[in-house]
Amino acid sequence: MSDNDVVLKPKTKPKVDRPKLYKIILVNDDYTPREFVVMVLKAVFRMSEETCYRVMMTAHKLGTCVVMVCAKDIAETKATEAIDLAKEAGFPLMFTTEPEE
Ligand code: TYC
Repeated sequence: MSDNDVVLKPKTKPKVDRPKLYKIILVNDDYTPREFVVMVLKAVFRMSEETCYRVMMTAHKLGTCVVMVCAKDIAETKATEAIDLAKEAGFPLMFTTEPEE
């Protein structure tokens, strides 16, 4: 490249931004039985018994646990599905969703 060459810098950001990912968070409570939490995690998130137990115990001990990270619509659908299963059974089990940093 000679001294007279012009280097053009792109002025705009690339147009395709990656869609934001969302965390699905399991929230501890004092009333939902541990076995029920594990059953809901297995049914909705299709994880192994061992993983579900570990996630449940993490929320039980620390207050919350991230269950999975995924697209916003999937996060909201799964959280609603899990909350509805708990409501039907009369338990206050709660899941929340929030954007990943
Ligand atoms: N803390 C509940 C109990 O002792 C069990 C539990 C764990 C509930 C995790 C909710 O997200 C939860 N029965």
